[in-house]
Amino acid sequence: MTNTAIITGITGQDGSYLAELLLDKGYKVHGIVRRSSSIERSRLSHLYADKSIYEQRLFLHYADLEDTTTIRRIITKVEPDEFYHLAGQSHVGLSFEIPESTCELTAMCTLRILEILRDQPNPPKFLHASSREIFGTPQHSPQDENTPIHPESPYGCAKAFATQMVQIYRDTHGLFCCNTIAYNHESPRRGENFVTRKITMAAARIKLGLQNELRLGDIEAKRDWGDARDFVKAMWLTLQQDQPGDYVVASGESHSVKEFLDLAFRRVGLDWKEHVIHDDRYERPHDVTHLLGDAGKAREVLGWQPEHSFEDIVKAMVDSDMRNLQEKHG
Ligand code: G4F
Repeated sequence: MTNTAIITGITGQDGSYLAELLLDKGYKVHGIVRRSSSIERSRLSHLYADKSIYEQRLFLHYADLEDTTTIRRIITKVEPDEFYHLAGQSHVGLSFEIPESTCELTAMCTLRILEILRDQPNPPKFLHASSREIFGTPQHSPQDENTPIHPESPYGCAKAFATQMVQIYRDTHGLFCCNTIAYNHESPRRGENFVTRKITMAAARIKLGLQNELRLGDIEAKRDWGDARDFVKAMWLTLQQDQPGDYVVASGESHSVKEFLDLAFRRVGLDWKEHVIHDDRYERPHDVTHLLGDAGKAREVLGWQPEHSFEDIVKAMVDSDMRNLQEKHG
């Protein structure tokens, strides 16, 4: 029997990799996309151009996340077995500038989808892409599923609301709904306003003479960086279990922005110290400085194993940006 899944945020980094994974596994995949999303130029363009896939096994539906009547209609029509909710405003720094729309999209829209699912005769298994930002500044390291929730950014607060609503709908309404509490995860498809992609793009552009400097905020900050392709596998595995649950997904290694800079610039034969300029505009009103996740439960229960190392990720991102820029600029 063919499984059917709905993905919100299918045009994003994680959504596009998850769509590929599910299509490989023989699923029919329905993506919900914003009216303003450019499908043509998106990370899905290779799938969109493949006539054996697009509108055969991959279907796109227009609906803004706030448009509950349309989302309800899509769910009722598609009758999915699995629902992956990845959409939302995902930039932590930006959430200090636009807290209201961040909470609307990330918190309230998750609640509205849960309400729709609760009304379905056969509700699908539901996965919410939560974030380690719900922990704020951790009191202990590494953090796991039992770490107290104490967000320190509007984004973290919105994610904490959504994460706890998922738990409430699981415990009180019996829905099979789960949280992936994800640490940072990167890839060549990462958005250009996140620090990793900003760095790899800049390293490639400086190497090719298209840019001279790179302006950054706090480069001492440390993150637990994994690979997005590994992370979407964990999401899928979470919904293949007999019991719903929440899982921290992390690489278990912590590296500073400086270390990322060092590897990325060395990959193209440059010294980052000659090009990076500190810029206060990229400092945040509050930033968590040191992150480390413990994915022990995901490893044990889901059998999840990350396949890409920190070094692999940096190299893949730099090489991809170099290739793309060389093709574009000759
Ligand atoms: O790449 P970032 O913007 O990622 P951040 O804030 O850690 O959030 C990402 O991971 C979270 C999970 O841990 C997700 F919930 C969230 O959706 C997102 O995917 O920043 C990483 C670090 C920060 O400490 C930031 O202050 O890099 C520092 N940084 C220094 N200069 C910068 C810059 N970040 C950005 N985006 N741009 C800079 O110029």
